[in-house]
Amino acid sequence: MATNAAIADRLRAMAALLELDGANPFRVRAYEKAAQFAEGYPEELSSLSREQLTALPHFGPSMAAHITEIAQKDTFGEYEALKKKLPPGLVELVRVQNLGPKRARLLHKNLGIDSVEKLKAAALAGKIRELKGFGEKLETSLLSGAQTAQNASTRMLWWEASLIARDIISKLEGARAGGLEPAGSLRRGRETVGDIDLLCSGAADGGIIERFTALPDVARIIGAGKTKASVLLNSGIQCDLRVIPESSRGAALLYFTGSKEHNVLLRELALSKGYSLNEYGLFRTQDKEHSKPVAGRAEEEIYAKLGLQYIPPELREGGGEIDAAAKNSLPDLLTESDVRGDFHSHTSESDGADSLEEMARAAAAAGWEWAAIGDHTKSLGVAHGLTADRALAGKAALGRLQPKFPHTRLLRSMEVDILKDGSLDFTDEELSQLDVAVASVHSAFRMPQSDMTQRIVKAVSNPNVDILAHPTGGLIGRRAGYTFDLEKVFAAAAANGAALEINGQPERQDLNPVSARRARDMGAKIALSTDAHSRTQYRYMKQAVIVARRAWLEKKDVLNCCSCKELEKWLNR
Ligand code: DGT
Ligand code: CA
Ligand code: CA
Ligand code: ZN
Repeated sequence: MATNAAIADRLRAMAALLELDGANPFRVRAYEKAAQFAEGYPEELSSLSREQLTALPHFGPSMAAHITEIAQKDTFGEYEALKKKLPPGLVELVRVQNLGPKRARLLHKNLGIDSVEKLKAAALAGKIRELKGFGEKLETSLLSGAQTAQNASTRMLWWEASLIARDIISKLEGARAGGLEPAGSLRRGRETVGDIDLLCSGAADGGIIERFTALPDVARIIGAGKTKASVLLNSGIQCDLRVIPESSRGAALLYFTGSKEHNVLLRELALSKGYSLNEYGLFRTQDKEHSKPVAGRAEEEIYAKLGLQYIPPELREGGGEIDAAAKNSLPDLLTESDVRGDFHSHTSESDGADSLEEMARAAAAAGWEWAAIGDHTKSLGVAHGLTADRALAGKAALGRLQPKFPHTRLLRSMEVDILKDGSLDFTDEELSQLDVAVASVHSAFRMPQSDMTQRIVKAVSNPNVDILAHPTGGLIGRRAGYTFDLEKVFAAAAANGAALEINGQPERQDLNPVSARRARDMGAKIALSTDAHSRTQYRYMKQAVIVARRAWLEKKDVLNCCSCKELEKWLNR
């Protein structure tokens, strides 16, 4: 059984192979769209029949056949055949920033580069700059891209890890097991997860360890004892399971949730108050060994005994949360149910998978009070960006659709390209006719830092710009993003009333928590976006909320908590 994320990965790998092979772009795109749809689909695709699959958009008969094959074998015949035909290692190369299939093919032909390792070596040796069309600047950026790609391969995106964990928990809870819950970085919502930590409270004799190590998802058992086991899953991530007594559930959860930094500070505080804290409970230091803990069953109890407010897992990073909890001044973090709408999504008019109406229907189904639906603008040719005329035709179309969705106010947003000089892809007159103007950088990433700063400052200073989308342009584990002076941009955004986006796409999560917190402290508003490229990706709001919580944000900081009326007021600021 392959997860949807695994299916999407495989389809995307096929798209990359086809591109390397110089296949018809429409074929490449069909795989990319199918992958995009698969990864956001809310149910397990592996459990659907061939007929059910073909009834879904983006899956023709052959795509459906591939998916059933992936579900059983983790791969499919056509993919394996093409892979055999191409030099090995080339696919891996395509993941390096600035190295598309075309350049990868050139590097392979001229320098025999067929792995990230070899790419790094060739760049270090200064061989790449000598190739026609490459040069020293590109060589340097390929070197750092190779480094990023190598670092990334050992950690998994939070979203993917959380789906895998949920799947494992549901399989294990099918039988009679005590409450299973995630701990570690997964519970804290860290952007990537090194390994999945699961805790099971209850009796160890439930056979939970045996059932865990016997799961079909397990590729290899690293170690297994009476109360804990570590396995490597087929998806390539390690998963640790610990069985703990009900009476120390809170203490164990606290200990294994971490972070290490938080735990260290908490234990110091405990000691200073005459306690010692470990994974079994909170004990009075003066009591002799084997005495009963003063707290241990619930995390809340332990924090309370230490004179602290309960600290949500997302804040447990040693970033001042313990001091704040001691002063009773922790933020009242926003939750997913506080979110009333989304600002930024795409339709099949540009590079999304679904039509305007389908996106509107999905927004209504998400229960949102409002949704701004948009697309890319014209200068982003690769994404089939829209002219202003077409953008406004979309606004009129939303107006016609509105009566069908009485509970969700439909707004027209556009993700307007910020051009090289900081001007925008639409004129001020055109921008002012949109309901929401979301601006972002998609080109000329490698300009000098001061120029990039000026470019973005100019864009957010345009009174028609509402939101700066994915402000740094980074992709987790794939590219570092462009460099500019964040502080100057935050200051300009705050001064001009533009909001900064937290993008919910699992590989973006940009702004990151530290930057988002800083932006808020400097007086800027924060906007959460799904940047949905298919109707199923509205689920990514959950990811954006987690980042916002890790940024210590409250309802008042986040525009998505506005009612229609409040939003209108802000848009007319
Ligand atoms: P990861 O897996 O790299 O994404 O990050 P974590 O935080 O999940 O780290 P992991 O899996 O090594 O350990 C899970 C938690 O267990 C960690 O957050 C805190 C706790 N822990 C593990 N080792 C130690 C340790 O040596 N000292 C302390 N105080 N806590 C530890
Ligand atoms: Ca972990
Ligand atoms: Ca672990
Ligand atoms: Zn974008």
